[in-house]
Amino acid sequence: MKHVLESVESQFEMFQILDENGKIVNKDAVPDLSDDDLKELMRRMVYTRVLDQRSIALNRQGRLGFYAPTAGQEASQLASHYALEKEDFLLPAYRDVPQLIWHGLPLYQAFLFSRGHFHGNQFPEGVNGFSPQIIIGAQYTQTAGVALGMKKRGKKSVAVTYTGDGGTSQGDFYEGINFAGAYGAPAIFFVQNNQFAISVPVEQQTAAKTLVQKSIAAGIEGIQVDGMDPFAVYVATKDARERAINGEGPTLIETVTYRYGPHTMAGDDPTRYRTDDLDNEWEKKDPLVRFRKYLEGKDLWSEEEENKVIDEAKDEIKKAIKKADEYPKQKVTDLIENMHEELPRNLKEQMEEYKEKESN
Ligand SMILES: Cc1ncc(C[n+]2csc(CCOP(=O)(O)OP(=O)(O)O)c2C)c(N)n1
Ligand SMILES: [Mg+2]
Repeated sequence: MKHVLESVESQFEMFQILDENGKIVNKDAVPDLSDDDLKELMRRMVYTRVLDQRSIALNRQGRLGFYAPTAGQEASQLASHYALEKEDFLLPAYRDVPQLIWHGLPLYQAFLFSRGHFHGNQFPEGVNGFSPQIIIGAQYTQTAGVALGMKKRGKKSVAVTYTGDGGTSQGDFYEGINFAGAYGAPAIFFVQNNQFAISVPVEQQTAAKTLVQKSIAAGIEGIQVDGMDPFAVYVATKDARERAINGEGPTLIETVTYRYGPHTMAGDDPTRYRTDDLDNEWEKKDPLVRFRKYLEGKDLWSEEEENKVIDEAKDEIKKAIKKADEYPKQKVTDLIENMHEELPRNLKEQMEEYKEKESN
């Protein structure tokens, strides 16, 4: 028996195109991206790193609510999103706000989401996605459903979801990939393996050597990619999208990555469950560093260019937080109103009560 498992596990080799020194190690797989595309992808990663730093600071000042840090995961998040189209539907987890922003969610609304304000969940027309899912794994079953809906309507688009390494232990994870596989639904399932589920290391999460091998039981395609390599993530996503819209079914993509910060800003202390050595090892793999080196080698990036992006990001964040501050405060009646199309009797009573209180 054992040799069957070993032979399956050994077949999942991590896909890499750009190594940590910014050198191409897989020449045939380099994506056909224009210079402008390369610069835009770098810009988005730098911008998002700044957004992360500013969000952490704003949270500490009490100006943001829930926040899950993203630094380290930029290639996994943004190079995957770069391979998608506007009509694709995103079903993110709580750490995946950047993908929503680059899909069109205005920054001030992302800040309102962090504050628990309902307007943070009112996506503008044409921004195809759901609010970040807090229930681990739930977005996987929803994605299977959204993808099946697209297939039934004959749409040439995909449903794309993200969960973490810990998410693969949930029942919803298996149900989602199995259902999508059975119906040949055009879905892309990302597992961002950042090595920890809060404080639990991935080695304790599962006996499986890789997370991507879980695709086999569902009978769907799977690939493990270097999640710190923007090229590998982009190519794997583009490929999965192509196959999905050609009727070849869903794909599970494991991006091997790392979060530099704490799990969330709610108070976990990574020094209690991670060593400095491990942090240092992963910081050497940084997606921004390797992509910067690669682009500088092609004369496409400079310190000046990067500083421009940083200033631009800071300026836009400042304006967006001001806009979020100026947005009307959430009232209890807003909450009640947003819950139901038709109010049940008990809530009608409460509505009247709160309308009166709020008018005083
Ligand atoms: C169903 C469910 N169980 C438990 C939790 C509490 N919880 C929040 S985050 C988390 C860890 C998730 O880790 P992982 O899937 O690796 O994602 P990451 O935070 O690393 O991106 C847990 C257990 C939850 N939100 N939902
Ligand atoms: Mg994790």
